[in-house]
Amino acid sequence: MYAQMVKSTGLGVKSRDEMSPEEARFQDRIDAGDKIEPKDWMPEGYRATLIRQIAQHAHSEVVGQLPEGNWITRAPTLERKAILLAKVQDEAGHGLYLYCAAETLGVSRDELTEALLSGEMKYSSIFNYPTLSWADIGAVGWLVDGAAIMNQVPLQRTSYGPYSRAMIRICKEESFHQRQGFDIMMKMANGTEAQRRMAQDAVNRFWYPSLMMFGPSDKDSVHSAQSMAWKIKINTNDELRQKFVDQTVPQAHYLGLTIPDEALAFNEDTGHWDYSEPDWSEFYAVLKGNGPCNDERMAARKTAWDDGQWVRDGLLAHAEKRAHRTAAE
Ligand code: BYC
Repeated sequence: MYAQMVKSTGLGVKSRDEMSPEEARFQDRIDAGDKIEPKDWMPEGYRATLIRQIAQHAHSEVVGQLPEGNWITRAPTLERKAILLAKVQDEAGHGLYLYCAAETLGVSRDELTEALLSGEMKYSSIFNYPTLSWADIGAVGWLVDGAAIMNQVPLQRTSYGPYSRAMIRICKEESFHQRQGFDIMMKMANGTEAQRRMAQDAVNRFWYPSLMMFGPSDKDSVHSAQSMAWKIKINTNDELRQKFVDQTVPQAHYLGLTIPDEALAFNEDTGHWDYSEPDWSEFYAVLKGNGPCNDERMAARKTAWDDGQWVRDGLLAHAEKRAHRTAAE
């Protein structure tokens, strides 16, 4: 459906000469920094690209609750449990804002959920990795939410109004998430030898999957050129990945932890950290459904959807009853 419709946009960005008058006027608005609102005219490719990206993001927020929810009952103190509960609830809220933003483009939340469950739509690769220890919850907050913020702060300036407004609210909450993760890492890294080892092990397992969150390298990114021309995306995948590495390496040093990359080195000429690329064959395998937890995550979402059927049926029956009552008055 929508995911397939937008594949073609990867084929190239239209030049001015190739644009219809409506498309040229639309591009002028984008270039002038206007926000596009739901009732405005927009090219079908713009609409489809937004639906794909916003829904993929919404699905990621919802699926992202699963690896963290796994630790709510096992958080080491009551305070940590309350903080983690609040964070996981925030993720559900982020999913809802984003589904609402996608709905303004003419697609229903039910359709989007069905597209996720049929495998037609994706969610972030990162959530197909397991959270094996309490330190993983620290690493998820520090690295995964850290990567998410790096990607999402520029999206506050995205050209589609409802998406931009949803991102402003989400980013405020994400920065709390990142800090709670770093706080856990500080405790673990400065704790007993066993705790320090757990913290290092978590970094070893989450480093490359976090780098993969930014998407394939620019040369392999199908959608970046068109999405940037439409200002749906503000930066390329590699630009954001580099910013994330530059921000995170000093934080790892502060924690006394090692980034699992022997080639990592500060480059005096560029002013950036040189790093090794993730194993992209692993990334594509995870996208195809072959990551460590893909089946488990999809099964959990399917059960939640099936278990909620009676609620949706009840709400529909109630709405129909009210409509009949109003019609009879
Ligand atoms: N995972 O042409 P490209 C979070 C797909 S979690 C899965 O570069 P694009 C959170 C891509 O969809 C973060 N798939 O694509 C944190 C495309 O396939 P299709 C969620 C990926 O869209 C903590 C193909 O690869 N954030 O917030 O221009 C707790 C080619 O890629 C991934 C967002 O979604 C991936 N990592 O750029 C809870 C942010 N990367 O669709 C939640 C919004 C790429 O053609 N999204 N693909 O079949 C974006 O900024 C962009 O969509 C991306 C990819 C940078 C992710």
